[in-house]
Amino acid sequence: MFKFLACVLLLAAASQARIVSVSELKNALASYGVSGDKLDTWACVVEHESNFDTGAYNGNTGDHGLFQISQIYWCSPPGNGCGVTCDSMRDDDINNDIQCALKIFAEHEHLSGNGFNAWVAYKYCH
Ligand SMILES: [Ca+2]
Repeated sequence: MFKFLACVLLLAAASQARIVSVSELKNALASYGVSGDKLDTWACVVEHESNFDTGAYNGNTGDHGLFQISQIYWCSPPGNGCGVTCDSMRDDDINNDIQCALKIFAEHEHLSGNGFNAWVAYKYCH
């Protein structure tokens, strides 16, 4: 019984949204190899996309979480570009969100020369 309860509590905790601090976001991005000169821009994009709320959701556009990952292309259902669920883009673990955001960034860097063009909020950040 206790083990079952502990599991339920753990699952509940794992699915809770939270507000990420600027320093946590920057440190996490840096740990994935993002260069220092891009960290302020990322923080600006995230501020304007989700206000640092991991649970942010836009029902009109189908955008999820910290980076407002689009369900049209990137998270499932129905998109599958990042191979992640949209639910996992709204939980409190920001690692898979960052991995997906960097994949989107790389694709748009290739397409347009600037990966940040993938985010509408980037217009406030340069
Ligand atoms: Ca996540």
